Amino acid sequence: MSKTSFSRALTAALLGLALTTAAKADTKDYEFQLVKDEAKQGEAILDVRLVDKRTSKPVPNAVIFAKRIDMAPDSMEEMTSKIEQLPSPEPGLYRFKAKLTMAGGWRLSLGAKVQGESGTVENKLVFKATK
Ligand SMILES: [Cu+2]
Repeated sequence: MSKTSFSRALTAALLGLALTTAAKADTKDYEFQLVKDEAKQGEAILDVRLVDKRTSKPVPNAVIFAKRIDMAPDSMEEMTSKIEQLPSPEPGLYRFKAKLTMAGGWRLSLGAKVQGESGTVENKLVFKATK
């Protein structure tokens, strides 16, 4: 590759990156919100609302492709636990079952695709497990 074609390729790559970032911006209009920021230690049900911040309306039928739960808020990022998605109890509300093995601060990380949007919604939500 000549120097010119290399710099052209680099420019194209950077431009592509900028476009990807710009395309992601519209998914910033969506946000996951925990219904409760506390849960009992043990087997817990976590309800999360997905809202369109422009209208405050719930967003149904999002596809959650990534979910992770860990104790990052208590400096235990490596302490993860089991989490599974359950059927939605109502449109725009997403329900999970998680094993909260320890009392303290937990972080729920979610990645989702919203119908009709090209980017992904990624949020990290913090809550507390109580004894
Ligand atoms: Cu822990």
